[in-house]
Amino acid sequence: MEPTTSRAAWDQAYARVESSLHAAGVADTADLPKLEEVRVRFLGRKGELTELLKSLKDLRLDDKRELGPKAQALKTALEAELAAAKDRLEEASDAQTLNEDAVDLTLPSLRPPRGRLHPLTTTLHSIAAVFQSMGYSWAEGPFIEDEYHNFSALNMPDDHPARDSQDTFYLDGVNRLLRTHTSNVQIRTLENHAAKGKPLRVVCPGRVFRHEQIDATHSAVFHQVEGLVVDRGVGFADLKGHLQASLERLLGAATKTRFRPSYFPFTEPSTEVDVKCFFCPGTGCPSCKHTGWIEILGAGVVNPKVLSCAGWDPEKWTGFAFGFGVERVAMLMHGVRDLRDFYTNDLRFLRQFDEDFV
Ligand code: 2NL
Repeated sequence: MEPTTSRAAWDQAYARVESSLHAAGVADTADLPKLEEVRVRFLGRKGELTELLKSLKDLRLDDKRELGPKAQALKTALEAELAAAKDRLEEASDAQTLNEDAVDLTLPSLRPPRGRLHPLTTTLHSIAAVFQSMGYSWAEGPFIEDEYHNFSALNMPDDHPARDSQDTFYLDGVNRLLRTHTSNVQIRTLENHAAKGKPLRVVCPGRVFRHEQIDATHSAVFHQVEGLVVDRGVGFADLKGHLQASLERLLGAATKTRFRPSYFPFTEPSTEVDVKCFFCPGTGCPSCKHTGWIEILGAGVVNPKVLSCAGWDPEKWTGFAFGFGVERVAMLMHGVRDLRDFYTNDLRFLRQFDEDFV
């Protein structure tokens, strides 16, 4: 077969490939995709060097013998260069990955977000804890109650205004209601312990329900901590002593108190207890309604009718009782002006209480 390519043309083609290889600068290629482009450009099916090798077949036999190895050497050299560059780039990319994905095990860990008790819960616990430290035990009872344990046993007559459905949530049918105070628990505790003939000290913390118009100081669902002591010969002086001591523990040793006469059907005598306003120096401010005093709880000597109703002989036993409104104490202790802030679960509000959580 006649040669179709002249030696001179082939030499020129070889020189072109060699110089474009030189220009491509395989050894300095910046990344693996570019290196692959270079490989395809020269060694791909239609690559420049591939074409040069293919064109050998069109040379004369003696030229083929001479130039074949020369072209092959160029290919071998390029392949070696590509392999070296590939090794170098892969090593660099591995090093970069190791560097970027490195985990520094000596760094302090990220603190997972942590919940905390609600400020009403901590307030309820604080009140109850003071009395628990004074020998009171903790008792809980049903939210759904009958009229007897919520009203009648507390000397609240059938026509008492608190029984009105304007004030109390009644459930379907008859004789079921949502308890309006935690006194139902004290009545049930009295009933259960009547036969034992032993003194009683108990706190009854919990949720209570009233059919209220909701505003900044009223909620239909709120919390109480009630307390009850029954013993031989305890009276109003003991009540004053327990309350003075507990308020000093709760609000500070300097707490000044004032016992005003009041009325509850279940206690006689009854009192409402005020503490000296801790927002102003006694001169009057909005928190104490300009009186210098803040009402903190209601209390009294247990009405003998309540004791006998629950199976205790009022000739032998006397008692005193008291009731805190938890929301009211929490608002005073934390300077909260709107009760509804406790229930809307706005984290900006709740996070204010984070630092007093230990
Ligand atoms: C208030 C007033 C009070 C009681 C609760 C009580 C319970 C029994 C017998 C007698 Cl079983 N009394 N509880 C007594 C006086 C006051 O609470 O204003 N609480 C927020």
